Amino acid sequence: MQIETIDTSPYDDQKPGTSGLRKKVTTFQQRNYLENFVQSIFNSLNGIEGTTLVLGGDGRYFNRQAIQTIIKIAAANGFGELIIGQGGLLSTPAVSHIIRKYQAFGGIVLSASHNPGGPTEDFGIKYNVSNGGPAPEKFTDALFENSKTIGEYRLARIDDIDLDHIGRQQIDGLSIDIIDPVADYAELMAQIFDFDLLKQSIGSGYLNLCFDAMHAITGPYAKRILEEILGAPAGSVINATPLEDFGGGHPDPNMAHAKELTQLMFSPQAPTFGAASDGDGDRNMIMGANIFVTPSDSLAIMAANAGLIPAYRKGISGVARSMPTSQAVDRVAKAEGLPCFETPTGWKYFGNLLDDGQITLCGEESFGTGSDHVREKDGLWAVLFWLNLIARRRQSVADIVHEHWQHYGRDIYCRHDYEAVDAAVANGIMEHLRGQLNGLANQTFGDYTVKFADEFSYTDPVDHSVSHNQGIRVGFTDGSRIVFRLSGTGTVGATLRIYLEKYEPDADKHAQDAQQALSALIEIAEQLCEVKKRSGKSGPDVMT
Ligand code: VG1
Ligand code: CO
Repeated sequence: MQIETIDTSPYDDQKPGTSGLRKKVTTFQQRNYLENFVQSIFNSLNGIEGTTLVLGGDGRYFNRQAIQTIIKIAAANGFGELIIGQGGLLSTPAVSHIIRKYQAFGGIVLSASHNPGGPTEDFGIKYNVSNGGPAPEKFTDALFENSKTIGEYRLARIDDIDLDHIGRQQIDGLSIDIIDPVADYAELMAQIFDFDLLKQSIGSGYLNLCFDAMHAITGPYAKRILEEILGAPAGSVINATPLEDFGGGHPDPNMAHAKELTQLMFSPQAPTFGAASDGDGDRNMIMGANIFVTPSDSLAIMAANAGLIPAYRKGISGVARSMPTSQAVDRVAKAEGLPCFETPTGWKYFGNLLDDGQITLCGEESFGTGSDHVREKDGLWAVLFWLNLIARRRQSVADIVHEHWQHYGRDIYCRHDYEAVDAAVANGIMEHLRGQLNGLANQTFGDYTVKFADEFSYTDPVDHSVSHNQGIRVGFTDGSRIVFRLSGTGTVGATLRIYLEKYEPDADKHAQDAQQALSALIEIAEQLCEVKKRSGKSGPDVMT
């Protein structure tokens, strides 16, 4: 294999965010931009000679081209084996599983997740380590440092690889394996859930469903598992063909973006169960006939019912949630005597707790739930969990949720996003909030009295690494909270996220509309952060 060393100059903006490097496709198309970043990943690793790398993406525009480049750089950097999903496709949870199953050194996921795709939209790249999870902060920091000083990269002079035919080929010392992207993942799901019960419940017509793949990666996974293996009628999976531009939409599973599904679920034709997933397959939205389950509630309900699922029958060791996620799961943990951890936003912070066996289930308010079966959040896993739960309890989604609230109380929750805010304005808002932190405790706003106000820092209980500046929290004496943070996944300006939650123990008040129930907190949030005043926006761009 002929290997060339090519001179390059560094870019100064290759700092990975909450989940890898995300930029416009046009940014990635700049001379050596992708090459620099990939070589910087490899420069930050030790001992890759002869090891295995997993490679795949969500199929968005630039996926195929980027994979060919990465293959050549990986070959030149000494990997012994590349495992690549057919067509260059692999969902994020599937990459995580394949890294673990084949004991790979790591993996590269090409995705900008829920961000739109296409020639003028977003692309992304993320490195996962040998436990299958996103690289920890100390790795992404080192990678960023390397990217600022890189002077050359290595490239193997080999032809483009045929990505479309399953099979193994050998190029000198390098073996390239094109695999079925779904098979290993489907096999894992069959080990976790009661597939016989699901086949029965679906086959008998007790359980009918609609899954919206949003023209993204879960199309082939959902078709195989839900329709072919579990027997859901053809057409149960909608928007099932992955498209390079996701059909022009945001592949983001919430009621704002999964419109077709949402309309169906709130119509007289609604099936028992509805769900959607995002661009790279790690997020999920859970719905039932006439009900939307907030991701925070979904996590709490999973924790409370884990014993009904074969893989968790023997019990779970603990739970974790990201800081802005509602405290619903904390109540379950308390009742069950389970450890409960509060981590910063981003799946990488769950990795150590999962590896160490301190938690089994974890989740984020941003439509992410998962368990120790992989080291990423997992959209279809969450869907199968709920289907298994419905089949076991033989109750509707609404009944399961309402019973849960009756037992534990309801954590009324919503998130308001102000998108594409000028970066200076957004930083000004955060500074303004920081400036108020010291004086907030004991202040009263209408019915609410501030109990604490701080900027969240996290010390990892396993490796004791500390992560600072992870969002501003304002807690009230009745347990309500407002959290402010800036997104780390956007590509245009800044996105301010405001997370609002209020605990309602009284079952007679559980049917309230969340926006209404939270209206006083929404006002207080504006009073504190002045986002409308400072950005000139009249309200949030997205509410979830
Ligand atoms: C968002 C979510 C966060 C999630 C991250 C990656 O990050 O809030 O909870 O882990 O996206 O999800 P941020 O920094 O924009 O708030 V995904 O599906 O993009 O891999
Ligand atoms: Co995602």
